[in-house]
Amino acid sequence: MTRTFQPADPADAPIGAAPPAANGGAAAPLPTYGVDRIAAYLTEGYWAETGRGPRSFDVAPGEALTVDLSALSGAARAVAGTALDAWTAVSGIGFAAPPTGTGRADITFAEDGAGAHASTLVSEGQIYFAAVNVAEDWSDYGGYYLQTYIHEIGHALGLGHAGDYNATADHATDAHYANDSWQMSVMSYFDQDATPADDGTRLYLDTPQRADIAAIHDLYGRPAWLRGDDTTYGDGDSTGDPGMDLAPGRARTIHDGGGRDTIDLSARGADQVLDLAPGRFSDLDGARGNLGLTAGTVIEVARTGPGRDTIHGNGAANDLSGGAGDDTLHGRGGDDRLAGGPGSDRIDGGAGTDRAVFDGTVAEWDAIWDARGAAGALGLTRAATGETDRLTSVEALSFGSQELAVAALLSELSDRFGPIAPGSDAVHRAPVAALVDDDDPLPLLAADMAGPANGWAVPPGGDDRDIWTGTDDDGGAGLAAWPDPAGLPDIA
Ligand SMILES: [Ca+2]
Ligand SMILES: [Ca+2]
Ligand SMILES: [Zn+2]
Repeated sequence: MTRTFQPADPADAPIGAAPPAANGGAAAPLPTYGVDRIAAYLTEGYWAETGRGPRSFDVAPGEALTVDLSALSGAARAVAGTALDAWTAVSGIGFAAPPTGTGRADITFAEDGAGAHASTLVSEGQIYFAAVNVAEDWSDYGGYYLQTYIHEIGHALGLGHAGDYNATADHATDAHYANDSWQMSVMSYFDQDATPADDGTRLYLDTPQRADIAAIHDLYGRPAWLRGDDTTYGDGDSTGDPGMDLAPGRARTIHDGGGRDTIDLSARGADQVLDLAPGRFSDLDGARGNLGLTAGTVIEVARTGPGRDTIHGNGAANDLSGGAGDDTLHGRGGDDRLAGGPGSDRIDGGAGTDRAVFDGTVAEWDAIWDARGAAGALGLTRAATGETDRLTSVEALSFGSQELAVAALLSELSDRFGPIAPGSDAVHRAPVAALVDDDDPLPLLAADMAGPANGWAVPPGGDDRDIWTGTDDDGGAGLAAWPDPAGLPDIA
């Protein structure tokens, strides 16, 4: 058996300090790679293109590699420890000091060499030892210092670069695919600004990114128990792992194995755009694309603050709260609970049996019934404030402990004001409580949320047009031309 000592990365350049030139060339457009293809490049493609084979340690999630940090200063040791924690959080592989008296650690760290680089001793695909050096003066690079440690540990664990480059690279000439970027991989040489295919704000990374996480799972397995409990991210972070407080000014990716999980941004004033669909990026705290979710991550609960926020749910039963401000909540699939909070909100339940939750009592709210156009639209306005929530694909309304079926409310409105007819210009307003207290009172919603399974599938007038089902994102005609409720006659 022959063993060769192969420098994985002889001279990673300080790309954070000297970003590559912008793409100014006129080359043919590059393809966009999916996460799995980038991951395959990290584990195999890079090594093949540089004449080497794939490699990994003989270790499994739940086990630990030994690390020797004794050559590092205290500050470097802390940053290296944070970077190791970031890898443990997504791989389940621990890192521990070797027992005294034993031989060389699996990964040895140094900072007395120039630059940043990693080497691995590989035989027949197995890594026996790895060495990481991040020069001490890289601490001058601010947030890039941690990102560099995450990158070099990625090499130590068996990952190559995100393209066939080393030491220096230019996206225009060296990238294999348009989205070769820090947004997808900490093993990329290209920051978010250097990458035309992603619109992310240039920010340093606190974690391995989506392709890195897929790659490390390809090499070592993907344990379902990673953050498998009920986890909170953002304010009140329950993990203590690097980046999971979602602090402004950094970028990161969440990987979560299960449980009922929460992203809490309710104490922050920025206008948040939070997309909980697995595999999507969100725009947090005024930056773009600075939160990624892996394909296996399902976040159920999200809360935003006083800004003008947009929260998109996922296929799970989401509980979304916009806080103050004029927010847009989009439940997507699953039986969702959507609380717009103060402000005039857009509430779109999407598929499933969804409940819109209102502040105050039912006596404080009027129903707005917009019969203009072929598609009807329902809204609720709070008489004291004039705040109006526009509802699409919502099946139930909740006021404190009182719940109403939207189908019954629509039926009541239809009885009073007539069915929706194309070309009608009618907009009606009536206190919800008056509808409830009518001679033919609205039934309170049964505990099982009985009602149409999807959309407002109760056609007033009895025809079969799907007039109550709004579109998912931009609303129907009735929503687009919403009236000022203050100008409507109170006819109830
Ligand atoms: Ca979890
Ligand atoms: Ca808000
Ligand atoms: Zn490298």
